[in-house]
This record gives sequence, C-alpha cells and structure tokens, in this order.
Amino acid sequence: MSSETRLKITGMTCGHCVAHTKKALEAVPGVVEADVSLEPGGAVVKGEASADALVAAVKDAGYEAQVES
Ligand code: 9UX
Repeated sequence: MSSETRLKITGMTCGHCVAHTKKALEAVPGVVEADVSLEPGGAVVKGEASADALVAAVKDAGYEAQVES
C-alpha cells in the first residue's frame, strides 16, 4: 500500500474550505498529515488510510474527491 495518496478535490472555493478539508482528512484513521491546495483543488495525504475512506471524508465535509494515485 502506498504511504501517500493524491486526491483531486472539487468544490473548494476559499481558504476555509481548505482548512475544513484538511481537518476532515486528518481525522481519518491512519492519516499522518494532509496537505490541501485550493488551486488546483487537491490533497496529498500521508499515512496508510484507505483511499475510499479519504474520499468519503471529503464528501462528508461537503466537497468532491477523486483518487489520483
Ligand atoms: Mo466559506 Mo469555503 O463558506 O466554502 S468555507 S467559501
């Protein structure tokens, strides 16, 4: 399993969105750190969390995510 997951994230429009997404990702079991960028929308998530759990966490926070790698 990869120790780093890259997500494409859509729907974030401001810095607070980035903070919400970062907090949501870092609450997923196995995540060590999430670096979220607004433009382009995405995240690099370090740790051993399942990609499905990361996508679900972003959706729960109100945004959309796709796994890139
Ligand atoms: Mo402010 Mo970002 O409502 O959704 S947190 S635009």
